[in-house]
Amino acid sequence: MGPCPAVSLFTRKAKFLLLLALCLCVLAWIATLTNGPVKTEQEPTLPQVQNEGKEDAELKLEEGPEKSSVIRNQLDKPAEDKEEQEEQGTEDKATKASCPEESPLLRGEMKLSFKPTLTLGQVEGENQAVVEGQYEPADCMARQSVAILIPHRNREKHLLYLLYHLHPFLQRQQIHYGIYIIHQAGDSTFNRAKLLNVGYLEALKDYSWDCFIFHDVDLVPENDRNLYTCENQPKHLVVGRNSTGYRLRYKGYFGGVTAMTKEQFFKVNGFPNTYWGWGGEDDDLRIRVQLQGMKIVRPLPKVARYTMVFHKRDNGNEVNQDRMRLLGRTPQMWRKDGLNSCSYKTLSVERPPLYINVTVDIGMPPSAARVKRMAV
Ligand code: UD2
Ligand code: MN
Repeated sequence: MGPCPAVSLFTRKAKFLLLLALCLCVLAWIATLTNGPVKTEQEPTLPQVQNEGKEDAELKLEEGPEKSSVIRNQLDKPAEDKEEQEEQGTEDKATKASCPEESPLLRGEMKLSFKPTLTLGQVEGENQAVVEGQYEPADCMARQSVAILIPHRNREKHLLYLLYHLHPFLQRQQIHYGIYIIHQAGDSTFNRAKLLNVGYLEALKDYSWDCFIFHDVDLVPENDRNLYTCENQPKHLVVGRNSTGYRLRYKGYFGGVTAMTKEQFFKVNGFPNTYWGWGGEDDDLRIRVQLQGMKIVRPLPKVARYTMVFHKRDNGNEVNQDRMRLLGRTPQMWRKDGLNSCSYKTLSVERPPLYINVTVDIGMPPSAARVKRMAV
């Protein structure tokens, strides 16, 4: 005898519903695979990084390599290197414990010295554990790997003073670090922000640094509790300096020395490349950070203190008269003016004991390029 019709109708319905639920599950699973992680609409992604550069013809160097391939190499390479680094890392981890959260080597406020007779040989002699500009603690695993990026031209003495103080300062903080000097070749107008973009891209060719410190050459930290590491928000490390009575220059001030993770800096598309001469570029970075909903953090004022070595305005770094106009356009420009449009030509990378020296041709302001073209 067959089952009762009501029961058979019920099981058929149940089977149908079960099948329907299964199909929905499979569809939902496929959808999660194809969508990947959720991204905000404004975030520059790798494909955009490769494409958008083409729009910015003005900044292309005449003899520069193809932008798309340069940037692809620069952003892809770290991923390859990372595997090697991670392998190395797991070996190290097996033998070394993580460094303590607070380094026992910190001394707090330090008396700084700026001896006119100081030489590079002396600084090298005092920092023998630094190899080709890099250092890591011998007996524990550093908590962060940090690249210090210093834009530079014609400031040799300032660089010497900074290296003299910064190496032992960073070593007391038990950080794995590398110091990069990004040296602008030639005598066209200085461009601090573009040099810092170059530094970021070039440093990532060496190692997948967690954190980047964008550092003026003439600012020497006075207190080693001012940590050169990154937080979950961008950090501004110069609350005060000698020449401004150790007070924040103005609300929102983001110049001098700042710390951002690799991801934070990538998310804001780096600095603008289009600020030639003095001023504005630090405010532009602040606006980029704010547009991404990030919030700037600062250490305590008694810790975030610097001495700025005295200097006058340099030749070739005249005030950028266009800076206020550019700042007004940041919300429209940040996506296409930044890391993804930074074209340059690396002339050399040298690795003397205490730093990595990247000499770079970053071109010239569009107005100067026009004059040059007319003269030819
Ligand atoms: C302020 C900011 C700085 C930047 C600048 C405007 C502070 C402490 N610093 O510095 O971060 O926003 O205003 O652009 O507020 N440089 C050279 N050679 C040159 C010119 C500049 O190496 O010929 C480098 C060097 O690293 C220097 C930095 O650029 O420290 C900033 O230039 P500055 O020191 O002349 O400007 P300053 O002190 O007003
Ligand atoms: Mn300065």
